[in-house]
Amino acid sequence: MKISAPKFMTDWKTGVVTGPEVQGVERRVRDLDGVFADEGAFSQLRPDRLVYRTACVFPVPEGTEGGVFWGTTFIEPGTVGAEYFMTKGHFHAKADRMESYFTFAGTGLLVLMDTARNCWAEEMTPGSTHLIPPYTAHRTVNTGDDVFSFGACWPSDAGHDYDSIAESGFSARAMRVDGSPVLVPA
Ligand code: PAN
Ligand code: ZN
Repeated sequence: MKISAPKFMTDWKTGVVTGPEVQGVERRVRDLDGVFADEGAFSQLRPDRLVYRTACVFPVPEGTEGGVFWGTTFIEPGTVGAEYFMTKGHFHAKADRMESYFTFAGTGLLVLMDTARNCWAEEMTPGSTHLIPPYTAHRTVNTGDDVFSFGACWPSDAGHDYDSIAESGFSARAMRVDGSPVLVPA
């Protein structure tokens, strides 16, 4: 029987994923209007400045029941006023679908919010492993001075509901206070 080389490789130090058809999105300042609290500070940033990007493997079409997706998110270091660079965040469109996150490099926070808008956060450091519960919005925040990267594995039928977050946001924000991250009520 044939033994073949792996199709994809994940560099466990950096999170870089290589292989056929690795695809991702880039989120620059111009894509994140309304996400950060300090609009004045936001308007001072270069619109094309990179905030985060992903490198993902989608082995089955989006929406397929029973499949999984795999990918890394890289968040640049930076702040908008006192608020750390972060992802848009979302509930899953099929809100009961869970997800796992695991940190490769840098330091950050996983900010979670349930459907009653209770918000909490877990520290993310290399090796930290996180299981996002069902019905829980999730957003990641780079609280360090270097690129923060983490992997994710999620069901291919989960989908993304960005609209609820665009409309109502999270009930707390990760801010730098005296040099350290604090979760502040929004
Ligand atoms: C992740 C996220 C990724 C980017 O793969 O999609 O970190 O964050 P936003 O999607 O909120 O912009 C995931 O949670 N997938 O379900
Ligand atoms: Zn998700």
